[in-house]
Parts: sequence; C-alpha cells; structure tokens
Amino acid sequence: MSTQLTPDAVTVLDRLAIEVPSWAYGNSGTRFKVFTTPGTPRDPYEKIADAAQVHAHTGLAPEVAIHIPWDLVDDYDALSAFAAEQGVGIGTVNSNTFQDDDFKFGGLTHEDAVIRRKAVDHHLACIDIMDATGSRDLKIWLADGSNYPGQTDLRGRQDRLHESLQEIYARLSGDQRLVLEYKFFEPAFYHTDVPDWGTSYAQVTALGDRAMVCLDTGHHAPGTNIEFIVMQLLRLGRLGSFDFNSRFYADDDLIVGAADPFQLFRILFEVIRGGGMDEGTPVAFMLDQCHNIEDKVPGQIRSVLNVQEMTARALLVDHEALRAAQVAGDVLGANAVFMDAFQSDVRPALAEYREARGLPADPMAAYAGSGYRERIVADRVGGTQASWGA
Ligand code: AOS
Ligand code: ZN
Ligand code: ZN
Repeated sequence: MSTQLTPDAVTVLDRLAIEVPSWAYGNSGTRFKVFTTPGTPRDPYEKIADAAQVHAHTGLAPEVAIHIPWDLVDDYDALSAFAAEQGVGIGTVNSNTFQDDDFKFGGLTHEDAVIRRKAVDHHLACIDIMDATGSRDLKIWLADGSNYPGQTDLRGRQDRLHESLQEIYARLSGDQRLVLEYKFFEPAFYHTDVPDWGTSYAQVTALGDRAMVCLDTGHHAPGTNIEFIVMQLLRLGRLGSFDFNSRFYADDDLIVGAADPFQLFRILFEVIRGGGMDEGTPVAFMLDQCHNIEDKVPGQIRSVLNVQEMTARALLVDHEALRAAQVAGDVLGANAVFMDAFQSDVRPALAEYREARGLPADPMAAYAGSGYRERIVADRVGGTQASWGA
C-alpha cells in the first residue's frame, strides 16, 4: 500500500533531525580486525566534511556529534567555523574515560580521589569545548564496572558517581545538558555502574532538570521491551536523547532499522505518543554506529533515511481508531490499526517530499553519482581509526 503523508506528518518530518557521530566516518572494526576503507578521514575536519555529505543529500543531519579525545583539535572556534562552512553544526560532545590506563578500575566511580579528579576534569574540559562549539549536550557513557563478584563495593561506587556527576553538572551553563547513557555490560561483564534506565534515571534526577537519560538502542538484554522504556522516560520527563543503532546480538552498532525495522517503528510510535517529536522537544536523536565493512557515508545516509521512513510510518497510525479499538477491548482491531501503519509503503511519498524541498528523491543514488567518494579516495591517504569498535 503506497500512502500519502498528512499535513501534520509533514510538519513533524520537517522537524526531524538526527545527529551523526564523527566516529562513524573513521575506520572501525572488532577486536579481530579493523578493515581500512579507502578515503577514510584523517582528522576531525575530514570527518565533518563527510558528515556534511549526509546532510547535503538528506536534509536530515544538521549536526555532528564529536568525541573527546578522538576529535581533539587546537581550536574549536575554527572547527565550528569549518563545520558551518560545510553546512552543519557541532552537536553533542561525548566524553571518554575508557581508554586511559588510569581508568582500568573506573573513572567517575574510582576508589582513588586522584583518579576521580582526573575523570571529572576530563568532563570539565569537555564542557569548555561545548562552550566554544555552542553544543547543548554533554553525553556521558561510562565503562566503569567490575568483572567478578566481590571485586568492588557496588554501593560505594554509586555514591562516588553521584558526587562526580554533581561536580560536572554544576559546571554546565545556559541551556547545556548532561545526558547519562546506560549499558548493562561491556567492557565490564559482572556489573556496570550505570546498567539500566532506572539507575540512569536515579542519578540524573538527583542532579537537576538539565540532566537526562540517554537511551542507546543496543544496550539492552535480548527481548527487552525498549519502547516501554521510551514511554516511561517520556512520561517521567527524562528522555534526553537516543543513540540509535541496531543489533542482532549485543551492542552490534549496526545500521539503525536494519536488524529490526518493526522495533524502530514501535520505538518511534512511543516517541510520538509521548510528545517526543513535538515542537521544542527535549528528545535528541543521534546515531551511534560503526561501519566496519560497508562504506561509511552511504551507511550513514541509509541510517538517517531509515529513521525518517519509520517516523513517517509511525505518523500514519490512526490514533482515534486505535483508541476506539483499545477502549472497546478489540484486541485484533487495535493490532490491525497499528500494523496497517507499519506495513504502509511511504517511500514514494518521501521521495516527493524530498524533491519538494530541493533534495534528491533518492539520496543514496545521488551520493553514489556525486563523485564525492572518488574524490576522497584520491585525496586522502592513511585514515585514522575511529573507535574501539564498540
Ligand atoms: C558504548 O557502548 C556507548 O554506546 C557509547 O555511547 C559510545 O559508543 C561511545 O562513547 C562513543 O562515544
Ligand atoms: Zn551509545
Ligand atoms: Zn554502545
């Protein structure tokens, strides 16, 4: 069934913005092998130039998230100016307390005040960068945790985490926010210090209004009802951001909407239901992905298009009919209303929507025909590794 977009749906789609992560453009892989891709960026400037291609072809990705220290440069005013020239802005600043030997037993939760100081200072330095780039969000994902029962004092670590976060939070100004991401395993495997949305929620509510939860779609145990968590966090007013990606097994960081498009649809339905796409929404969309074997720029284009397509489908749900069926106890009727929207083909309508905005109807084909890939392959030699592959 090919479907038209309603005027209300168009209004929401016009607002849709998905931040792309700078690390998606670098080489990445697993602990077994990092394959290099010809044309890989050699510095943060080239990552931003690649990210700008995604926005130029889709109109969906006006901001690029950066990661410190992977995107360390001398002059963030210059990096911001370069981004603006490319037609994008610098978005979320992601901290990193997982690659320094000092953080082997944790950072913000560490027993040793000297190490905790170092971890807090890193976050304060990230906020200095946010001041220069005009970024709103500081995103904190912690590798802190333990591998063996009895290895560490679980309770003490929560208390120290709170103290560390408090100091970081106190340094924010204006509309800046702290978003705390949770993950139940890896690199620590027995426990992590922010394993679930409840812990993140408890920690951020203890800080203040500008502290929110970040939900990475790959950070849940198999079978978890992620859309329920989305609903609950929206209901509680603490859903700050998404790290979108998809997984078959565990934090695979594959292209969002590739493994389970229906799950993405269900999540986006709850976002819409909970007001997360309303004007002035506090919910930020971001990708957190790595492209280990596919080309990175088209991998990112595919990803933002998948989010757009599932948003368009979720916007088709007939809420009145759905409510009527729910209230009447019409189980199959309610499910049919929901599935009708999911099974609608919005691709032709979205192609028209793009053309009406001066964008290519088929962004994947437009990028492939643009000559950009050939140019970067010829110009760039020796790309940097983007991440640890997580
Ligand atoms: C790690 O598993 C998390 O998903 C992080 O959000 C992220 O991948 C990393 O911090 C890159 O910034
Ligand atoms: Zn993440
Ligand atoms: Zn992750």
